[in-house]
Amino acid sequence: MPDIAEKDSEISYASEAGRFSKHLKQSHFGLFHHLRGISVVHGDINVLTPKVRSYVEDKIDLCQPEKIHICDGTDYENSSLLTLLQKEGTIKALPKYENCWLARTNPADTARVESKTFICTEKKSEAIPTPSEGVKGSLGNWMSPSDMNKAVKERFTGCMKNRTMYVIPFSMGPVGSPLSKIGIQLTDSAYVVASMRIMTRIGQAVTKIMNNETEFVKCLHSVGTPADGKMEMPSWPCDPERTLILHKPQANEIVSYGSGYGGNSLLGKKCFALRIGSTIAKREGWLAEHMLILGITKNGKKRYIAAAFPSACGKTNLAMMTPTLPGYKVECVGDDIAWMRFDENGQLRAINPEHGFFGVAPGTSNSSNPIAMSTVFKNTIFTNVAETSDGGVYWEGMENEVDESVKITDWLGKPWDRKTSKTPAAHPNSRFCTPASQCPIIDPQWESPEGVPISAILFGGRRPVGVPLIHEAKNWKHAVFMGASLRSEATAAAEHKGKVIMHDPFAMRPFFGYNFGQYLQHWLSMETRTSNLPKVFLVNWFRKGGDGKFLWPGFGENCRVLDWILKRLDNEDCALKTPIGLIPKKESLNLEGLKDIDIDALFKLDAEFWKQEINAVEKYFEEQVGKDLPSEMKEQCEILKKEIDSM
Ligand code: GTP
Ligand code: SPV
Ligand code: MN
Repeated sequence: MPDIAEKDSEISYASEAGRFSKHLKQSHFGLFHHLRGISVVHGDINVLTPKVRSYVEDKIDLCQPEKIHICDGTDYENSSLLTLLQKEGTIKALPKYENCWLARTNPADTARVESKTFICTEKKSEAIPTPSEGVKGSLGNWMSPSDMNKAVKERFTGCMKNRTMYVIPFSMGPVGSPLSKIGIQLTDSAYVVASMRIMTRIGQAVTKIMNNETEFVKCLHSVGTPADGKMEMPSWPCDPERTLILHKPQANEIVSYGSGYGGNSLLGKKCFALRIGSTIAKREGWLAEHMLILGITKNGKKRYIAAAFPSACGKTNLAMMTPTLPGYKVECVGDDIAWMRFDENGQLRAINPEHGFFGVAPGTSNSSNPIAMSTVFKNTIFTNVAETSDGGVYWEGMENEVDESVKITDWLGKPWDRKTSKTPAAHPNSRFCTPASQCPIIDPQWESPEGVPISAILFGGRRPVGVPLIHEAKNWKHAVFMGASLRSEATAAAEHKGKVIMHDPFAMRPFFGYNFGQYLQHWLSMETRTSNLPKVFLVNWFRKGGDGKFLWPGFGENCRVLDWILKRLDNEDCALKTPIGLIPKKESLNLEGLKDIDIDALFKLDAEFWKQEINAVEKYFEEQVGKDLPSEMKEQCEILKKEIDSM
């Protein structure tokens, strides 16, 4: 048993009397290498507080693993797990880079499954709004606690037979920050452990600061075994037929079965930081949001901006952008999730609860996101990207980065040819899992325990028609309406098919942990918490022209839009009132050096489109949120309709 861990646990538990100190003493004599009779093959059980230990013991009884491994987060542990994963064929080394790995999943397990994700509360109305008669709700799924217990029992009883149960203590947010929260994930996937080690802070650093008063979110995960026992791809065990991702906010508990991929299995991310997180945030008076956080410096003055875009709509890219305009610097605090609260001075402050990036690979290139490209080629796990004959990776968008003579194997392991293959080389939701600390523009304050001050909030999505490049909210109620009425084209990040425009309020539709109507009320209440609300904007990089091409070059050029936002934060008189909000006055958006921009098309406001848009939003509110809708939202619809009528 490692010396250090033992010393640390003695320090942190010095105040714990009785039962606990007895454990410590006994461990010196080499006892307690077992939990519930199961051997602990790695790690020190004494680092677990009695509460954690009793949670682990409960789940051992349920899952019946062969061995227990308590994660310490060390390099030694990590390299032994990677060796094991290689032996099992789950990952292979990518010798072109330093400590990089490629995982191929079962093709039936490649994205989040929203239809199998549930919030479990006593009353249905706590979890989701009540849709009107005959309408299927689309703001989350509810399950009763008794159905949850039944589903868990069916799936988890004995599910870890012949497998190792890994116990991962992890912190969402800098360890010890007053804004951070702790979780304990139990999983039977070494791939998940290796990924959680990148995405969160795990192991000794976390157990060191825990005592028996420390609250933690309980996260149980198994990749599962199909009911007939047949594992289609032993290197990627999963049970897609019976996959279920369950959340019990009242008990701070997550239970996920059947999938090893992304948000389904890295439980710190969407399950904890957003679904459970939003319920904790509601109780404690703060916000857990699907937002990137970036710092932008212009003429020596630095501001921080948070931005909510739906999955696969550009958060990672904006968070790491390389501004094309001279004199600007963008730095990255986080690319996916923000935990935000007003401090005692009424200043909104945000932390990134994560420790890594789980970013979309396709579309990432030295021209679109050179910062991501200089982040991901060391210490990274790639999943479902294509592989090159020289031991590297390939995906759509890397055409200019890989020599034509190099042979490519697609994400399914089949030979793939640039000219003749009709399917993509990489899965559209293939991803890199990479340490945030490696990002060359990681913000110096990214781990600041008090968080960074937020001056502006952006909403955005993929809107090929009608929605201008940028507009600003008129006031806070309108800002909340903007978030609530967010819509975007479906992407590959979940199971939705085709290019339909979906409602995705606050880019949180798949991630609400409680009734969306109450969530809106919570956002509206921010107005009473401070006199210093951030300004709110809606951006759309994805408007298309008649030729079907994007009207806006996007990526690094988006700094021009951020520049206009900064002017607004400085109260510059550069905005023009329109019925839908404020847009840039002529010439106030810096287009210097850009050629062939159809600025009129980018900002054209079509009365007919906006009438339909507001009608669609109003219908959505009525049908989906019904009596849970705050009256302010209905009022915003009325105001907008009137203004649009006068267009
Ligand atoms: P999640 O990790 O799923 O939450 O996604 P995300 O919001 O971080 O999206 P990401 O930045 O990974 O971008 C997803 C896709 O959108 C990639 O293929 C990008 O190349 C593309 N994209 C991002 N920004 C822009 C932009 O400004 N313009 C255009 N045209 N495409 C963009
Ligand atoms: C998203 O879908 O918004 C993601 C990817 O960030 S996942 O971790 O799979 O949720
Ligand atoms: Mn995301």
